[in-house]
Amino acid sequence: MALSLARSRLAHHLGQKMASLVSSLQLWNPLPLELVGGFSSNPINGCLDRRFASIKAESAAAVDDHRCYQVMDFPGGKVMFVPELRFLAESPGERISCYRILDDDGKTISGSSFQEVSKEIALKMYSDMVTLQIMDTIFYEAQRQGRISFYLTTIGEEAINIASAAALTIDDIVFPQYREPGVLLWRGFTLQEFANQCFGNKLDYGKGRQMPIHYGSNRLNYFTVSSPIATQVPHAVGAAYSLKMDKKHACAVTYFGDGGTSEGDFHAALNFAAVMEVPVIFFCRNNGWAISTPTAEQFRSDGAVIRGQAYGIRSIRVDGNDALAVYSAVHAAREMAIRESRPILVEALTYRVGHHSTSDDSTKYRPVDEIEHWRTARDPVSRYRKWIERNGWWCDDAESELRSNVRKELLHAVQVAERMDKPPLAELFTDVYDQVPSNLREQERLLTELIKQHPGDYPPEVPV
Ligand SMILES: Cc1ncc(C[n+]2csc(CCOP(=O)(O)OP(=O)(O)O)c2C)c(N)n1
Ligand SMILES: [Mg+2]
Repeated sequence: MALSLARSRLAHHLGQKMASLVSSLQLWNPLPLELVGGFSSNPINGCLDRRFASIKAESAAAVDDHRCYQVMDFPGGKVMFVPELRFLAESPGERISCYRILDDDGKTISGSSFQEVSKEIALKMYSDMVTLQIMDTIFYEAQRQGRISFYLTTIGEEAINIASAAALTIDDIVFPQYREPGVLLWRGFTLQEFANQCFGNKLDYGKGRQMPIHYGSNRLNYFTVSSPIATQVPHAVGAAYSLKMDKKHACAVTYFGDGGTSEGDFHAALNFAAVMEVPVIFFCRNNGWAISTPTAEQFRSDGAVIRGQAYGIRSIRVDGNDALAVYSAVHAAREMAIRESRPILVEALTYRVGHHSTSDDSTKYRPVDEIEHWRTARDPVSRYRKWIERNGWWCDDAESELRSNVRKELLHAVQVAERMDKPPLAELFTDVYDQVPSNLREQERLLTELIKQHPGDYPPEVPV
């Protein structure tokens, strides 16, 4: 401010001869906003205006002196000055609309624009959605029987899982939350691999050190699930930045819930992605609940989609229970993310039909009618089935055969996984450091001694 005023006086006294000196001073301080008005009465005004080109106040209509500074060039674009004391409203009034192709009856809405899906892809999508449903039923029951310690279902979000995965390629790097095993299924993770992880046997890639459902696969470009909410979101941005630097034709994709958008990581990641212009898709599954917290208590904004714009990110809201809409939205998002090297935010509206996890009973905090409505009237799998049936691609016989085969395969996978040896105890101490440090060696020695003293208190199937 002081520098700006001094500069203004100097220019006034020394006139045009000194204008070049003033110009060079400007380079030191590119934002002397207080000076903008002062220039109007300055004899060297015109000259200064040119030199302050990047931040100058300019006339929209050049009508008179008053109108002269109603538009200002400010980093990021032109800003209009207004004399009214007016605050931005807390909400835009109308809610952001939701992109949808299939109506509740599985018919395509006339006039809808969407990406064509071949019969082969369409049927794999359906088959994987059904597989996901059966996997949920069998693993959920296994947990209830005490055979695995924990499980978390994807019921109601099958279309989000499978259709978004179908619109990506295997080179796109996935950073999941925990309710997207369908993406991994689509990529070719076998039912045996799922079962090995849930049972924590010696073939589990995490060597039994994580709770069930913490899947991950190097082979399939799928980062291991990390339970602390939203930590995966900035990781995806970093990965997208590396894809950009390596000029790869791929993007990073990260999934998170409505609850995840309240974490600082979400905000830091969106801003970083926008500023660095990286090819990343932020996929928000807005399923209405974050355990027992409804979205009405999670945020006051119109969901997650509206926040994209605040960070300068192109965004879309989509019906998460419409597989065709999810497929089209992600397909287009991927194209834009890679071709234009930019982040895209997709918010899919859906509902968590199951309990949060096997540690939860959601009937304690939400009406059973609400759950039933979404489980039946809004089920994404049966809606999509109606569409493939209408195309003449599916029938009851195909349905029973699929369900019976998947069920058999899963029961077999569970039996094999359950019988498989557990990873040896020593693996508990590996893989964090390249060389196991002395303090961990010491802990390993103490643990082994303790087990020898109290063998009955430790699971006999874990090799010591
Ligand atoms: C940083 C952090 N805080 C709290 C939790 C406990 N927690 C686990 S899941 C969850 C709810 C997340 O809800 P949302 O992101 O909407 O995903 P959803 O479960 O609905 O798919 C919470 C609070 C956690 N895992 N990590
Ligand atoms: Mg949620």
